[in-house]
Amino acid sequence: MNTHALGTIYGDDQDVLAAQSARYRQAREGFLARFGPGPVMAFRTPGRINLIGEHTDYNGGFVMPVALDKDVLFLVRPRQDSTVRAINSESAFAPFAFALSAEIPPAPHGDWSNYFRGAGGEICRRFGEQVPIKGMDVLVSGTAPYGVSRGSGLSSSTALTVNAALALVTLNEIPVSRPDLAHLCSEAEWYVGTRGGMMDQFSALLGRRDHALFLDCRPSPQGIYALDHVPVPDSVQIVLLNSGVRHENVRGAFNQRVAECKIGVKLLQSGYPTITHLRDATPETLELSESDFWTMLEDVLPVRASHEALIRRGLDRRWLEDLIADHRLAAGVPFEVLPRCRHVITENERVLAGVTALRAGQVETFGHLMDAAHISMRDDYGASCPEVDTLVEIAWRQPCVLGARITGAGWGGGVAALVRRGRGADWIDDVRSAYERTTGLTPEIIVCRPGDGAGQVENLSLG
Ligand code: NG1
Repeated sequence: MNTHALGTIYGDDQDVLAAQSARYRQAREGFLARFGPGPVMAFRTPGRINLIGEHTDYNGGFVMPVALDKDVLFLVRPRQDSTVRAINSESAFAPFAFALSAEIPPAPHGDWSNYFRGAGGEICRRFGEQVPIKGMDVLVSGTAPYGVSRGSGLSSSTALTVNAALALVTLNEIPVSRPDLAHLCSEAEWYVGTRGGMMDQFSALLGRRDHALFLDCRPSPQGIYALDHVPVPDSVQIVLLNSGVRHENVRGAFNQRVAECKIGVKLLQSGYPTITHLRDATPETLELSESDFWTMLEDVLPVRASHEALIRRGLDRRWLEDLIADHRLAAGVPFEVLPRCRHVITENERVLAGVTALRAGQVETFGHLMDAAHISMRDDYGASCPEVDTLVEIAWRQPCVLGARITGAGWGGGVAALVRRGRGADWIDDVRSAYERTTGLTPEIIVCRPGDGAGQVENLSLG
């Protein structure tokens, strides 16, 4: 194995490189054992931690994730027909095969092949009329500590989707820019039923080593996304504390929030027709003083309202019913409009303040913004859970922790902590034992390094 090629991706720590080399070798052996001898290509897509900007992406707002040095690795061989066959180095994920087409039938909910099906279907719809899309044989390797394992809060679903899409466009020689591919992949993930945004896919494809990605999730009228790479100061480390809690039916709660934000926009539009996304609701854009702005929001947006109460407030019945059907919402759940919108509006402000702070190296300020973002996710967006709140509070007590917050969609998963570098590792043991004592759960704690976006790993001599 050519460790030089791996060094350009994973850095120069010899222990890490030896482990990565063993990981690639094992993957190659697994691939050859299942699919037979012949040339093999490698693709990798990193996981991500979102530093700040949660649930803002699908509201046309701002986010600041970092791509990581942990990734999902595919070994791939092109096929001449349209079949995609995949195996996983983890036995929990059953092998599968399906034929690429514009309308690929989904596997049952929760089946990992759906990420490949979503990516494959989207590529066939966009490009399949110009060229017949050929399939591939794939071995997937994503086991911790170097992989992005499922439920670790690092967005393994996006890593799978993006890697599948990247492999397919590369093998089929389809020219597509990274932002276009990121956008395509974000729509591909709707296939699994979550109405999410595009943060994870942009981070996976456009991340840069030692940088965070500041992304404006509303494209220009020409479809261009504004983004910038902001250096993460050397004085800090980003650490993922995985709570070990994974809630079922997150999709329902997630889509409920998406719908609540859309209801907020619809209600605001009656007074302010220029608002198309919550990101437009600011004192500046509406030319209101700060206090008049918040008074107006409290007048227009209900804290909690039933379906019928929203219609009495002027929402069109048909529009609301379509929204409920489109987002597959459970019947009878009231809509908590004001707190959800308040989270998104204040979170956008925090991201903008966070970019300024990080650029200026003001890591303490950034840490405070992360703490405030957690409180907003917990209290206004209702997207935390008791175990994660406990873990965040334990992290806040550590003197070296500058800030900590729930990261990703929520309702379990991971906590992102910004930690002053060089203060030793004792705090990790303290966090682990305090969390174990309080909850009986063992957290997975991963020190992360911002890494590069997805790509083909070349010059590996994998044949
Ligand atoms: P995760 O944590 O990967 O489920 C989801 C959405 C993001 C974003 C965040 C909340 C997908 C694939 N990802 O992330 O777009 O909305 O929640 O900030 O839907």
